[in-house]
Amino acid sequence: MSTLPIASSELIINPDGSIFHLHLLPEDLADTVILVGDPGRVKLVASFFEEGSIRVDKSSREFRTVTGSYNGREVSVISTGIGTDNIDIVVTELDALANIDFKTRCVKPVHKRLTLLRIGTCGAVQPDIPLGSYVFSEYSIGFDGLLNWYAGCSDVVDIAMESAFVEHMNWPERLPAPYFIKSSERLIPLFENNSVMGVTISAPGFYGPQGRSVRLPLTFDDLIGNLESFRYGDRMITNIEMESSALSGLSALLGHDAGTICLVIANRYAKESRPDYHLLMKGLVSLALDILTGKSI
Ligand code: R1P
Ligand code: URA
Repeated sequence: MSTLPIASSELIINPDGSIFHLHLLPEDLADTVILVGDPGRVKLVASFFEEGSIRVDKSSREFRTVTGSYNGREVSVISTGIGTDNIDIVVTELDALANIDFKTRCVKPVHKRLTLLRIGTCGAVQPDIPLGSYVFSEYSIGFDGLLNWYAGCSDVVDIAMESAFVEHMNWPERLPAPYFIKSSERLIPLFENNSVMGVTISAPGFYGPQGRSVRLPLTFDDLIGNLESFRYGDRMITNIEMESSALSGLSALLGHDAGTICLVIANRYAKESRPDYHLLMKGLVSLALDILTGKSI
């Protein structure tokens, strides 16, 4: 790791000392961070925080951050907006807040490991995963290509699973290479008894890249059918969302513990959806906060 200062063009710090997009100061961030796509979900998570414990509430673009306490532990919740391009910004800036000295612009000598849990919504691709289920992404498959931009990505991805998938899908050359990445080994056991342990696609779009044809025909005639039928040992693809691959991938490269748990609001195989999911989300947030602030972590 370099000990040279990082140039102001490469790590932009605002005049008030905050990081460029998130507008947070290093001291604003807890070591345990919940990431949600929807800025409105930040309010829901923060509604669980202990009365009077909120010490940060800041917004910039789609990134809203609240830091408070739950079960006596500090937690930050941040909205990422939609997509892995935003995860590139959020995870890089969270890591900088934790591991760069903003005065010297140098990497701190002692690494701080963050716990990053995404709480999202997703569509299921297997017929037996009902609406309202919780799916924890043991593995994520990035259709987005983001991780391939970082050196060392082939050290953290599962190349054998990736090759089997590329062959099964007859993966077109014009699409970015899909990458398989595992969630943190520390987080997986915490969610094993309360959710479906799954393999999650992160797609770079909600429509075409998830096999939804509204008016345009698609590259894959039957993306969902092809995903549903993929098997790798006893693993199968369970669900689709839009951020978990980059979250787990960048966190593995940067030395953080990350994972994603999603509420199923559509079943793509059964062709059902649940747009009124907000009450169900409350249950998932409560479970995740209990787990993250429990004694086991
Ligand atoms: C698409 O509707 C959005 O919902 C899912 C997808 O990953 C994407 O961000 O997650 P969130 O509910 O966390 O936004
Ligand atoms: N979020 C997604 O990205 N896809 C779905 O089908 C539902 C929620």
